[in-house]
Amino acid sequence: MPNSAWKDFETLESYIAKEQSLHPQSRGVFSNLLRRVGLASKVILSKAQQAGLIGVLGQYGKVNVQGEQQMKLDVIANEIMKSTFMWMGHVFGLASEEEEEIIQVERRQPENSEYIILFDPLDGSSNIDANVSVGTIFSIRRRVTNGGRCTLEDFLQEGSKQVAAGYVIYGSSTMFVYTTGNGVHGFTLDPMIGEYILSHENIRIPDRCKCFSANDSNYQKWDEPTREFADYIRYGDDERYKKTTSRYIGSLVADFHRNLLYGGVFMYPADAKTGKGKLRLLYECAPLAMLAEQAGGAATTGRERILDIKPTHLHERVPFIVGNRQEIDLYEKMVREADRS
Ligand code: P6P
Repeated sequence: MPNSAWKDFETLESYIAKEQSLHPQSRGVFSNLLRRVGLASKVILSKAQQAGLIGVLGQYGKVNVQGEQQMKLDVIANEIMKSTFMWMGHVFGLASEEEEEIIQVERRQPENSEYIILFDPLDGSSNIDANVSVGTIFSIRRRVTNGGRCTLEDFLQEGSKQVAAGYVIYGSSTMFVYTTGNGVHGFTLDPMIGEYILSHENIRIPDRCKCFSANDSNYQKWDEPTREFADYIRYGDDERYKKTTSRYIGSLVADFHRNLLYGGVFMYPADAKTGKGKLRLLYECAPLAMLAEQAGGAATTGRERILDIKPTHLHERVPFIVGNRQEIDLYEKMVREADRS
């Protein structure tokens, strides 16, 4: 960060407070939730950074609800995220990629608790033993039921109902990136003072397709329009893609973050046989789709805007294509033409 940036540096705390002041009726509950995510991320970071030293690398020895081998850090990050919110009176319930069922937050005054929080505590953790960037993804929504305990109905809402979404990327530096619907803002952690400092205000996806990001080993499993789209970008003669390069880290937050800053398209499309994608709608695709749209981009299944999808179950997977609006429009056009033919 250039030294000149220090003359009027803004922390995550002060930025959230400033956003809150735009809503005079706000009680600060929502701001506090965002701050708590920031705190949880610092605790997760401290564990991830020591991983090789305190013996928390490697597999935990159990398979999670996703059918994936849990890494020790998955379990640790999940416990950190849960404990961060379990005592907060205004949190009604939680959902985690690592937990099969929704999590009740026992509190004294159910009537005061209005928010539900969904998260992937440590996305990309299968890469962590190789020191690849990983991330925490979160989504905040309002409850929709009035009972004393949260129900699935509170969670199975369209992504357009999110009141906030964001991620923390634990990479060469640690960044907290979030939106509350008023643009996308990035904060870089200064480890010397333990504060997130505003470093990327109002992020907009550059209007260029700098990177094409997909797991090419799945090419034969993609349907025809998806293969056509990939070939058009990578091998076509359209001037827009002359300088497009392939980049695939295999860690969703890292691939998304790069494209958010550089421009490009990431896709994890459906497997043509199962028709299913790999990535989870509620706590991976929907929060990243909100960020993409707030930064001037878009996110689709190919046939439906990600934020319009009404989930049918907690760990629902969807095809996920996200990035520059122009590339998303092109993909949807190719899918429509294939469906018509
Ligand atoms: P594949 C990591 O396991 C993850 O859930 C995402 O972070 C990433 O985008 C995707 O899976 C990678 O999947 O099949 O390419 O290894």
